[in-house]
Amino acid sequence: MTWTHDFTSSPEASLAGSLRKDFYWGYATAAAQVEGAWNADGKGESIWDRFCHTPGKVHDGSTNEDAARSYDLYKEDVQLMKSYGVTAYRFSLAWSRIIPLGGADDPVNEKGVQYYNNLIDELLANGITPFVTLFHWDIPQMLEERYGGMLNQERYTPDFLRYARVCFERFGDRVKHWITYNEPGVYTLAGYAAGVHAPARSSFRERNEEGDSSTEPFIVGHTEIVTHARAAKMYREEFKPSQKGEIGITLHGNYSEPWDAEDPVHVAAAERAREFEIAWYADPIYGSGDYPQSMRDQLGDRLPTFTEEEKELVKGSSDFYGMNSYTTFFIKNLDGPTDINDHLGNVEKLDTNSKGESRGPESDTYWLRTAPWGYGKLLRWVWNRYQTPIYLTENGTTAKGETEPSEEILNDTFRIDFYRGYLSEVAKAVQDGVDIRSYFGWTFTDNWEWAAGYSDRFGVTYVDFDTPEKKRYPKRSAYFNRDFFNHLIAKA
Ligand code: PNW
Repeated sequence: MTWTHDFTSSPEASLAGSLRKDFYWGYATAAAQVEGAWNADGKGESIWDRFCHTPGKVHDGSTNEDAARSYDLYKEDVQLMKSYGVTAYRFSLAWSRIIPLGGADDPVNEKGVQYYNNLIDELLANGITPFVTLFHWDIPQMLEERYGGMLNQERYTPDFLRYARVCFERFGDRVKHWITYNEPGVYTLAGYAAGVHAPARSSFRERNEEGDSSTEPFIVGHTEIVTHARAAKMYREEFKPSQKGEIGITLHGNYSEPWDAEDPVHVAAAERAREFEIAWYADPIYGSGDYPQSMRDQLGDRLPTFTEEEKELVKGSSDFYGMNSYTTFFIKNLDGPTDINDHLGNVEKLDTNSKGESRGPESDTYWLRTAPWGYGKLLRWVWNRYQTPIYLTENGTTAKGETEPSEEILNDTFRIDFYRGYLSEVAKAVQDGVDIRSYFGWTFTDNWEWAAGYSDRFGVTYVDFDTPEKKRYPKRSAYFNRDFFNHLIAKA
């Protein structure tokens, strides 16, 4: 099946050539979601391996033992990506594949290093630029057991820095775009506040045996910010002079729109929600150099404080603003006392506003609705507040009814409409002066969507998970994006 798209007499005609000619575009993935080979060739156990082998944790009862088998099929995958016209690929390294036990004094697994060398070489040989994430949620299980992982900043720091050093040493001659952490905020909130992701800690005893949702997310977040900054400092001092790459962090953040834009109470609530979700991480790194006042006001001492040394280190520690965003919510102020476990800023997140308008059409994922209108606002909010070049590192959607790779289902018009809307917002924001330098769709193939298992299909490629071959079938959106980027990116 070949699908092509022409934009010359479309509503998007005026967006032609709006993106810089060296704009990077492609797809993003995460090791634990695509590689499979969960214990092959010396790989150690990660907290997600432990989580998915614990009954009751993953909605469809699945594990990521095989996932999309990209560990075995990487050559085929690179060819498929090439046929989609991408210029870059964002993937993450599995720490426990490289250092199976994780610690600063634990041995390096040469077979794991070899796999990533092969992948990087294959990408470069096919003209695809690698963007590499060090940490996409899969901390080695052993570090969790030894000292509680990121809850113990003192013990965790040398382990993370050694892991980062090994990666810079082994891959930095060819990798020029490094991301330390993927979405520290989702890692803390899902793993330590809600307890629905690994390492499965929260205050809710019906769900988790241990944890404290009112304190641990903020401790873990602090560890991530400070160790991101230490890794960036190490890279800049010891590797950048010869390797000449860049390093940054990727933050999540959906847009928060006031439930009633006419009412200052809800307008303030929406700004507070943006601060709790985004500025929590972004203000220390790109902005004021400290946590937002709204968070300090609500959380008091439960929010850690940066030492002077840490503040210096953290501010300016990211060369770019890595941004993952999927959707928009309406935000309503909550009256009355704040719940001790609140991490949203004492607000309610709603699907409709005070006029009864919907935030957008439903996907196949409960929190995600198509809302390009909010994406455009978010791009400007981030740019105005932080004035840092933006790398869009994830954006995409699931679609209802993707149950088999039939011709009809592979013609995924719902996902095409999503990309058409969101990418148009990217182009318009650039036309308005926002500095955006990359876009990575989430995601290349259907994969193992964490606690949702194989039920949520985000890929522009359908994967038949029922067969051992994990056969891939391109969806039409893959070709739509190829043609749309060809239209949007300047030629000269
Ligand atoms: C991201 N939210 O997580 C992750 O980086 C990916 O690994 C994941 O597969 C993808 O988005 C799709 O879920 C998020 O609730 C999880 O807003 C939840 C949210 C955002 C991002």
